[in-house]
Amino acid sequence: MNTQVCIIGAGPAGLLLGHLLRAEGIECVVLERQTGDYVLGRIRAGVLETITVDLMERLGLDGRMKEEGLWHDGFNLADGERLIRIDMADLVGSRVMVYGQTEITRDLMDACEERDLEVIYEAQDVTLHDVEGDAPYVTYSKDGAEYRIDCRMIAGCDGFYGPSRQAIPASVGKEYERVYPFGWLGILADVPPCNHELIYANHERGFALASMRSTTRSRYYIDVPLTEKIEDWPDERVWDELAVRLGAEAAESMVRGPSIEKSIAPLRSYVFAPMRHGSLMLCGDAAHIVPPTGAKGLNLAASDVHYAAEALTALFKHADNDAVVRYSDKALARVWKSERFSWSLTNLMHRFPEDGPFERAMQVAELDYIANSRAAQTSIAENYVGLKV
Ligand code: RFL
Ligand code: PHB
Repeated sequence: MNTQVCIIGAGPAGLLLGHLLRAEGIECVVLERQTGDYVLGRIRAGVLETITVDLMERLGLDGRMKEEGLWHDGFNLADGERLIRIDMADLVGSRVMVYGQTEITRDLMDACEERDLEVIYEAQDVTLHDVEGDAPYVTYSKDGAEYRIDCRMIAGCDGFYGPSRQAIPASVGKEYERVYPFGWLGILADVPPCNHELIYANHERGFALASMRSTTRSRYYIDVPLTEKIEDWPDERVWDELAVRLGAEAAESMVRGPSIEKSIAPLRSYVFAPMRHGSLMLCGDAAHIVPPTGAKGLNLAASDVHYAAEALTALFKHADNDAVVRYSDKALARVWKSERFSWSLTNLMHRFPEDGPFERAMQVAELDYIANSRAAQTSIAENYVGLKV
């Protein structure tokens, strides 16, 4: 098979990029290792920045999101019994959309046939070849047969564990990493949220987050040591812990119910640079990971894809390679700022095992500063709604 862009991975990054390229009349094929149902079964992001909403709007795929999604004007930081509201609408004149990654992925998947975006699911042993030159190719197998896709560019949208980043020689890439000493245990349940906006809580027993997917479906998280096993956390134990960490007011409004999903995700900050090597461009989790505090992961994938689509459009429609050459620097400038924000919010809202009274005093002082400073709140709001692309 011959195409202009071979996209590896049909997560949000790969599907969004595929649709943006097809909208420009650029040929592309998406290769995905899993089945579509498996991809939809991964419960991940819930909060969308303007860039992500705008991309869906530009594609004309925002119908269900605008109907079912929830606009949030603010969110809260809780420290003990104190609740600090960050009023994004008032502070920076913008807001975020609460709409699950599952839903956005479903909207993108559902539009593939009509928009002639080919996605090959259950593609095994996907391997990248000759990425350094102008004629790379990708091989894979499916149902026992071997296939080859010749292309001009490859977009590596295959997440943190995919083969794309590995195709860049270690001698040209640099890794930046911070691994955190805890993970987030998440629980999804068909119960109304305890609050109409998100609450990020820093309690002496640890971090908690009250989030949602709709007015009838809640998503909650607590941080747990990496040694914890999910079997040790029956639903009641999770609800009990949430009730303590989120504070009395939230606990009073919290409705308990059976979990429909429960899992533990490790926290990591990671950047791989450069994000392009020869004919291979990396987008999303393939190039970087942020801890979920701050809700940046999916949104960073969206901004990478925005830059990548711009660059590939210039290349294929105007024979202009400059934007492809500049892609890595442009994407990384935004990536590092989201890395900084996610890292700093993680440090502010979690109790680290190695921390002593001094580090805790710094957290209290910072939260107190935020509570009383419009400038500090504005900075948090500006980052939370998403920096300009
Ligand atoms: P994905 O979603 O991992 O998709 C990559 C796709 O590539 C496929 N793949 C392969 N395909 C072919 N061959 C191979 N060898 C392959 N290897 C892998 C995979 O099957 C998959 O389908 O990466 P992408 O598209 O870059 O999207 C990134 C986002 O998924 C991720 O950043 C977010 O989910 C992070 N995240 C959040 N982001 C936000 O913006 N807001 C949030 O509120 C938020 N909450 C979260 C999160 C991530 C979480 N977890 C579990 C990591 C909450 C959690 C708990
Ligand atoms: C979620 O709803 O899954 C969620 C919300 C905010 C975050 C992380 C995850 O910062």
